[in-house]
Amino acid sequence: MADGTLTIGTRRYSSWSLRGWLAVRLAGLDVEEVVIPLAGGETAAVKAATGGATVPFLDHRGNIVWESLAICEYCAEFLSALWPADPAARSHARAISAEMHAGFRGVRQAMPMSLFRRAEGAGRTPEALKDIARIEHLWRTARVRFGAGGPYLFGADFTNADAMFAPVVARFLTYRPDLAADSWEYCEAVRAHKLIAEWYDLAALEPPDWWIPRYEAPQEAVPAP
Ligand SMILES: N[C@@H](CCC(=O)N[C@@H](CS)C(=O)NCC(=O)O)C(=O)O
Repeated sequence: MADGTLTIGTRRYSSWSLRGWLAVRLAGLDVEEVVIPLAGGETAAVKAATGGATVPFLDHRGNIVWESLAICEYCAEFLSALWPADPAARSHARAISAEMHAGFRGVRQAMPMSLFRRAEGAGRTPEALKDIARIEHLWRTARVRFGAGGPYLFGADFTNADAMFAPVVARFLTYRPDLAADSWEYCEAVRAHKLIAEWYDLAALEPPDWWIPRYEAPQEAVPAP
């Protein structure tokens, strides 16, 4: 019998679920996955399953954890390598993860995660472009200072920081904003990770009646303002 459940939302759209799911899978927690089709706003089934909270929602051995960043922290109790070992790198990883958790509303609003949408060049609002510049700066700084040993933000290990930014990578792969070569290299490395590949594969199997038309509608490219 599993040690509990991880409740998540529709994989093709639920960016927060992807973060929590990655941490749980990387830590190897033995939980049953429950996927709730999202309604694209308030989802009654989410509220019912989480007691009024949101997904991802973890119940592990009776420990109830919600909020993706708290789930990442919980998972690091079981796999300390989810944060870098070096204190300077670890505090940096926590800082950029917290910034991701708290912000980047411009990207989140203009470029909602939709894994298979045709939307190359869309969503280039001034707010999104400002966020993208900041995200590229965060990625570059982490990679230059701490990432020499591998393709991820802090080197060879895919850490909680990579999990927190994975949905941003998914957005960039859908909306294809203008990014520097090193940012695209990082995006490709994340996309090639076996858990990200698994997430996309499972998302592709979700039934069409789970699709939300406004997140699937193809979007035209817009010139950068
Ligand atoms: N800050 C939360 C955000 C979670 C969130 O907003 N999740 C969305 C789905 S991606 C949700 O549950 N929305 C409410 C609903 O669909 O009822 C976290 O980090 O986990």
